[in-house]
Amino acid sequence: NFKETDDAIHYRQSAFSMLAYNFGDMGAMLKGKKPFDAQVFSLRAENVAALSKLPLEGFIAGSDKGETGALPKIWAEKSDFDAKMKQLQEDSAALAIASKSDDRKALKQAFMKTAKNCKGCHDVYKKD
Ligand code: ASC
Repeated sequence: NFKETDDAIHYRQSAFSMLAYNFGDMGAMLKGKKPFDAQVFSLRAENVAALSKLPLEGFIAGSDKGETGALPKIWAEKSDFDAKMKQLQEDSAALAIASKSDDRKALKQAFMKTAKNCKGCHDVYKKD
């Protein structure tokens, strides 16, 4: 368990930072900003599927204080927040599976479905 709420905040922010790095690289490949590399894409997708399991643990009670992007609404509507995080986990697991196939259209769809979780949750629970 975390010793201080700051440790919990650092933990979840670290996970989000790694998520953004890995997810952003996939986005760059799909948008043609860099060459598509199926092997790298798949590694990124596996990383995102694993990383998506981490942040929730850092949203402990009392860690709604301080200068973070997390809105208090997270703790007021914790079960909805938890469900949204679980949806990200499911969709990114499906994306990791899709990344093993040559069906680029299905891959793009799985990516877009996963991306919707990021934005959908940020719109409600993150300061801009
Ligand atoms: C990213 C990133 C997000 C999401 C979001 C998708 O690469 O950092 O927060 O994608 O923009 O809609």
